[in-house]
Amino acid sequence: MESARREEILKKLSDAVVEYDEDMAKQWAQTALDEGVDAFDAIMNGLAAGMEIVGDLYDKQEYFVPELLMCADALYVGMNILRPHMRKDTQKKGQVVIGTVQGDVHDIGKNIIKLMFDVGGFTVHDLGRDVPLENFVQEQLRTDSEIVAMSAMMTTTMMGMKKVIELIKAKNPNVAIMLGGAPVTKDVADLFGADGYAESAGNAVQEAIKMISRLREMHR
Ligand code: B12
Repeated sequence: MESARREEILKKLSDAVVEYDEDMAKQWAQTALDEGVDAFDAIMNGLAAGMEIVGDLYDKQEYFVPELLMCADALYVGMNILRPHMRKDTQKKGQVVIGTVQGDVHDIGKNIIKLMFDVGGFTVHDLGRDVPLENFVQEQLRTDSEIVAMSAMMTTTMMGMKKVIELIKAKNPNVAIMLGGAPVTKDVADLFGADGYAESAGNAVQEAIKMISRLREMHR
């Protein structure tokens, strides 16, 4: 595909999120598919890029919570159209429990990471958002998942992750725990005792696979 056209389609997807225009998101997600733009490219560099601009508008107090919610709706409309068209790895890699921690309702990033695990060949147990900390522990035990992935978007809610890590590691040190979300850095993840961290969706699954093999090495 011609790169100028790709850029144009990505820009329209981004604009649709910024302008919280669901019809536009729907139309341009379909155009992306019809014209052969890679679905993940369209999600990350179109829709999610738009959400970044929305974040700046919020910082500048041009947008407030109601706008953010409508932008998120537009993003989800586009994402739901694109999602089924992502190439899926059929080789089964393992199971992951995922959720956004207690007190935190931001779930866009979490849902993109979920999508990456899903197309990456993992069975995903999604607890949703604002998840009571104890539920991560219970769901891991119930499903015997090798990975628990947590998202937090606020410096306050981020602290809950440390608690979950302690609870899980006390019961089962073999579980690999991965953290992410805007306020979370590699240093925070290390400090909290997590096994893995990824800044964005691009390398999350690769990092998860590395994390599992590191843990297996350690316990051998
Ligand atoms: C959209 C949004 C909302 C929406 C959320 C809608 C939804 N369904 O998610 C709504 C309107 C609900 C909202 C509410 C609030 N929000 Co808000 N919100 C945002 C905003 C603008 C964008 C977040 C987003 O979706 N980004 C796009 C996605 C794709 O990026 P991402 O989430 O970072 O995810 C990527 C990576 O972080 C990573 N990742 C994420 N999770 C995980 C997990 C794992 C395991 C891994 C490996 C990777 C990973 O991969 C993702 C994909 O690449 C941010 C601003 C910002 N710059 O982040 C503020 C922001 C997060 N919100 C903020 C605040 C303060 C609030 C409110 C308190 C506002 C209020 N006064 O009511 C409430 C809190 C509600 C609550 N209790 O949770 C602050 C947090 C400040 C802080 N550091 O603590 C921010 C940073 C804005 C700001 N600059 O002040 N918000």
